[in-house]
Amino acid sequence: MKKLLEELGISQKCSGCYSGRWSAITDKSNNFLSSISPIDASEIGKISTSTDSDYESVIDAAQSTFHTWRQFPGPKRGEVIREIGHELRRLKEPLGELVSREMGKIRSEGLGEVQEAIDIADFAVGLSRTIGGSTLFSERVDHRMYEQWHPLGPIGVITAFNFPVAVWAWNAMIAAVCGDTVIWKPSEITPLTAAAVISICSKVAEKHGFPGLFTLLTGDGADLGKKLTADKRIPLISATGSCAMGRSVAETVGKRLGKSLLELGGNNAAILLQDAELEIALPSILFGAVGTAGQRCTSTRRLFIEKPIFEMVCKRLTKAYGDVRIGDPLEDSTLLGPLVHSDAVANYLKAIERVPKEGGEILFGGKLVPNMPSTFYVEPTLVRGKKGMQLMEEETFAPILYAVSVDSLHEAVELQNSVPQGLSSSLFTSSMRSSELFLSSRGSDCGIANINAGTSGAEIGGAFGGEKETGGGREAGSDSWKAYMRRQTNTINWSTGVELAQGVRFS
Ligand code: UN1
Repeated sequence: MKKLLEELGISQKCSGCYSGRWSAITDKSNNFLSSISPIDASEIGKISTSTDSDYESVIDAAQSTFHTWRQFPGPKRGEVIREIGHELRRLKEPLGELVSREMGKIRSEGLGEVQEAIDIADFAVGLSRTIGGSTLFSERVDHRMYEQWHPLGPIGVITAFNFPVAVWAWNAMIAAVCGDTVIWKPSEITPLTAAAVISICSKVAEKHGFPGLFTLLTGDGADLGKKLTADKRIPLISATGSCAMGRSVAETVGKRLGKSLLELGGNNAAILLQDAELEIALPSILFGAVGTAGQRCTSTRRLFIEKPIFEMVCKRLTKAYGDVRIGDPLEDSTLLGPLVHSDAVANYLKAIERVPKEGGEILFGGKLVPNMPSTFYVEPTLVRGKKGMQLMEEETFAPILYAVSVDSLHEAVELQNSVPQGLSSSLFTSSMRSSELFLSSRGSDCGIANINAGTSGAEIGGAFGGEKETGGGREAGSDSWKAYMRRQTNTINWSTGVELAQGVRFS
């Protein structure tokens, strides 16, 4: 562990505050966050929590670097991000391993997550030469009207434990090419990964003379999060987490009329029609439901299956669930690692307990896995669900899938859309008509809607986010960059007189 962290530029007892330089750790100072690996419940490192003066030095650094960074030409900002992408490529293996050790996802997903950060860096480099505004017709003679985009300032990014590298990178790489500086409050469950990422990225930024481009604050989620969201010096807060957390962020930021970008809970459904190719559908559903131990906001939680194939599909899924290898996430054959901590296990068990009470039936799983190095390993669970079950309205961050028999695509879409969240959705079919209906305005009400591809595992090139209680924000690709900038409409009068719009006379 020591060697791994050193390779990533941090130590086992490190500072959780970076403000252009790491805060000193003194023995009597500071409280520490302890990073516990869910693999075996051992402490893999300690990180100091940011003090009030750390907080102020981070804000100062982010503000003063903003003044120079925004003046640095966009394509040159892109060059800095390109170098960061190279560093992430070089350190992909150890960083991916740290992700697995700190939050428990399997090695290939840990590496995939770092790849997602590399991809968004590449995307941001492209943006650094392509962001532009439109020129519009003016109704006045010899007037030119156009719009341009300016950076916002230091922005706050609050991230969850489940994607401790990628989600920050989606925000930070894009915000940085836009000309903003980025203050990060990571989950207190994955602080080492955050420190490692900041150490990698800030070395590059510092080398170019922008020490406060990426800063880090760690501490108790509720207190530090509240302080950051209430801070008027931060024009935008981008937050990823539960709907409850998002509501509190939106309220606090709204009160000061700041901007928020929210990426909150999902309760994603897949619909399986009888004309689907099961060789495509079943592995996709399995990855969606069991991948990352069901701890993605895009995980598949509900499965609506057309009645004639319901029993057969449940049987095949039960068999597949039985074949999922549970164990050390760093072993190549493992598909399911541990849940992140004991609270996550408790939530899983609470949901399982409610299944029979709400009329569901457990077809596979539902128990802790005994004799593992920690008590955080749970069985992937398949439930025969019942329409109207309250459990199916809620997001339990665990590998539990509710399968429900439906009479038609129409009924399935209605059930899919009936929950408060609206992040991701999938339809498995070979019918062009069914797929077009699903993608039409009468179809899925989610931010992401896929055909013959699972609910999770989106590419960074698309805008990522969802509707309703998922928060409405869009991050990563497409034109998500607009959230990190302010729009300015400009009118230039190059005529020799004064002409008012709407034909108004005033002389
Ligand atoms: C999340 O769970 O917060 O689409 C993000 C996916 C990943 C990102 C998930 N690319 O599943």
